[in-house]
Amino acid sequence: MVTAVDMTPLDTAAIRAQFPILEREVHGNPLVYLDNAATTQKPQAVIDSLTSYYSTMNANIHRGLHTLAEEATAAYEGVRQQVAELIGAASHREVVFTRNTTESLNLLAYTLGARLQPGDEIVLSAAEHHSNLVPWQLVAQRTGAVLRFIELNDDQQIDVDTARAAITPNARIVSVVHISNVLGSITPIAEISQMAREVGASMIVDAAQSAPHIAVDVDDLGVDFMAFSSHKMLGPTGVGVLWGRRELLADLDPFLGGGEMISVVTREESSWAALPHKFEAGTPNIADVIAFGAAIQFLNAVGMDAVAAHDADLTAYAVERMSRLEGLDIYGPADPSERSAVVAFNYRDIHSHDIATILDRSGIAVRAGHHCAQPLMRTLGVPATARASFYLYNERSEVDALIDGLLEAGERFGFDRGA
Ligand code: C6P
Repeated sequence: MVTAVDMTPLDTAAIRAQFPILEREVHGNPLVYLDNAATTQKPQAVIDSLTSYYSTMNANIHRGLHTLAEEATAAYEGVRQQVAELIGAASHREVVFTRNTTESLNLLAYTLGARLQPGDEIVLSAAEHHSNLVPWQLVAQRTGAVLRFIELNDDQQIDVDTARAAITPNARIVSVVHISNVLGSITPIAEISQMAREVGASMIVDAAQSAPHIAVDVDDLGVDFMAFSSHKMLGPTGVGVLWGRRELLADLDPFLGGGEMISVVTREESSWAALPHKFEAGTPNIADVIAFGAAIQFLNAVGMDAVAAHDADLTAYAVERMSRLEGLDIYGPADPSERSAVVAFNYRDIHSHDIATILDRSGIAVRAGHHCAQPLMRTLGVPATARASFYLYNERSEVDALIDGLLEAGERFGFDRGA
């Protein structure tokens, strides 16, 4: 019996009606989109925003004095303010637009990393996505800094004790994932930030999977820098956010040089524009940033707490149903209330690529592979997993379709459906 209580306050039918892609069929079946940790679908409002921008406003920003340029600049800068409010930033000047989470983290690795000395420690975790690992490996190779890792506890979570064991007085940077894209586990960021502060290290959080799913407030988390992507929260691809405390961002050297990020340029040298423009060299992704604003408006209208409650309900339901399938292993915390909207799993000894391919024949989209977290796969002792991930438009009936699809996959590999 399913015990997860349906306390979802969301009218998913009304929400789904705003996502045109959810009407399509795949291989003759209704699309069941359970790959939201990779990227989310876009509501009509976001699609309309893109069309409207190019139809009515297109111009380069910050440069022109004509009406279109002024309108485009105001729309673009308005989204910066929306982002600042979404994450509780003290000022819109603390919000830098990048291409994605990966670029935001590389910006930090390049600028903060340049200050490291041999023997300084960069503390990451065993659950990092490659985008919060590879940039720091490059920094370590360049500077002689040392990587240290917060290990998972027995419940496959990063906890306060495993963090304390990894953060020594030599730590200069602590950069940790908030919600793992494989385990769904939620890292105790506020406690880890406190540890980083005690040893004088900069604290960075990779919020790629948390900003879309739970309310994140940079002050509550106590972090110095945060990175996330628009495309995982209903917005377009090609837009990322780097948030940083104003005085810390002001103290960093630029990442890329060129137009927009300068104040005065002579043949010999340049001085930098004020924040955040110092970090936005060249023409930015204007249309997509503006459409990201429509995505934030959509999420605000639903309410991040309602999104989080819906995700939690669906995840608990999925974990409950999946854990009753014989031969199915779920990774991540045992208690579903301790995970976000991600369920990575292996079923029988069927390769996750086969699972994903068979599910796709029924119109069900899941991801399979190492999820850009190869060291974590090694820690878990598996080459790959399948992964279902949910968002505000998903429904319990889609979890039921997943279960049916898995049983069918089992049958194809010779397992008894009733087993
Ligand atoms: N994870 C997934 O399917 P970008 O690609 O730069 O927007 O986001 C990178 C990233 C960083 N951190 C975490 C925790 C992430 O999950 C991701 C993206 C996708 O799991 C694509 S690999």
